[in-house]
Amino acid sequence: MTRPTATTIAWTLALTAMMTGTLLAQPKGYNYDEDKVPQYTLPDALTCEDGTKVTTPELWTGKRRPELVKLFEENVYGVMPPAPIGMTWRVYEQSDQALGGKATRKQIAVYFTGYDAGPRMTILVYIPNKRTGPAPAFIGLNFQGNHAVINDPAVTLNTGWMHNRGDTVKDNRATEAARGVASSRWPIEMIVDRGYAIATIYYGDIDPDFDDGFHNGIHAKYPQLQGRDDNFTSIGAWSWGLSRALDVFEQDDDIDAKRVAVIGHSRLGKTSLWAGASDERFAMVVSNCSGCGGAALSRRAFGETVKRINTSFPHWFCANFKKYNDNEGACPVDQHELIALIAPRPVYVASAEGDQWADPHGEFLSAQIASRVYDLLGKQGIAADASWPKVDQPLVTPSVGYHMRTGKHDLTEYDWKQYLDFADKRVK
Ligand code: GTR
Repeated sequence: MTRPTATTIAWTLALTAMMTGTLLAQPKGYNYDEDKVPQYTLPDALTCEDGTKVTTPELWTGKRRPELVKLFEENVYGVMPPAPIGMTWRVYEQSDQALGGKATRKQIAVYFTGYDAGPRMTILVYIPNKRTGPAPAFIGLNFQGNHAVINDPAVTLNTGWMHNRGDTVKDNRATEAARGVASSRWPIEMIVDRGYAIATIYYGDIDPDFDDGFHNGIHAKYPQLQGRDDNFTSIGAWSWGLSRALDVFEQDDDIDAKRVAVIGHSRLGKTSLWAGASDERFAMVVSNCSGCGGAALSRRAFGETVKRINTSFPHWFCANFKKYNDNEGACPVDQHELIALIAPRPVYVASAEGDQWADPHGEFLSAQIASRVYDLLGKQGIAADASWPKVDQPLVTPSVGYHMRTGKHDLTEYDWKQYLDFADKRVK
């Protein structure tokens, strides 16, 4: 793996400090005033590039949907390689005594190219022991290593480059002290008690989150997908990794691969949306505080803008996306169409009141406008005349859920409770 330069590390640390909430929850110089949102016209999810109006589910599935996937690849997230032919995996640790005997823990090493020395990711999964068949599951990437989601000494301590969140992790390498530091975002026992398996992967296993010109992580294996305007990106790589986990689950008798909900927070919420949009095997999608480049409408330029995100994180999106810096209206898609790509599968979008940087209102509008596609497909989403729900009052329809929680940019137990309730009737 290429080591980051001192400048990239300094940048990562500064940006991380911003993200952790306290220092710069609302960077200055950006718009947080609804009255100052520019006038904009959104592209219509139900009108094809050639002007054809999408009036039937067949037209959506056969024509507009594939066209939109391609537009998102070309303009936003870049292309992804197909599933690698030689991929192998091995359950290298398993115990049915996890969580005091409630769960079976498995740690699965996935070798993307079939070689132990090649790029690999480790899936950590807890499966409820109380179940009658293969369990429905949630899967989400984590920011700080599998060892950080739970204080469980059996979980392998990740030795790779660590995203530094200002905690106990020094020199960007995890130590024993990092066990469980992210557990507030991963209420594993609660999820298992509710009858779901919960799977997670450290996102840095798939692609370390810094701009190294796409030489490390899985990108190293696909140089031919770089140097082009729709290049294979980091969000593309993380989403691709989630799909590879689904490939593994399809062969695992303990998990029902047809009932897997993909969840992600922040940049990993952008990732869960793109994973769910590009891989229709995901049964449900949850976007938690995903903001710009996630659920929020880019054209509103409220809080974080396309230019800002492309400048801070050039590796997240493809080269073409840079064309829309200060020029969002020129992009042939906007983010409501990303949510529409999840239809007819259930989707839940959540915001936090204190996370204005992510444009909560824009996240709601996206889910609401995408609901037109759900209607076309015979599913019920958020009504066109529904108003933006008040704080802590989830608006849940049969296929689209939304809430804005009190508090800051985070993934909390409150959020998880809403997702579990939503999944109960739709996935479980
Ligand atoms: C911020 C970025 C957001 C969000 C967040 C995160 O700095 O501006 O778009 O993705 O990082 O992932 O924590």
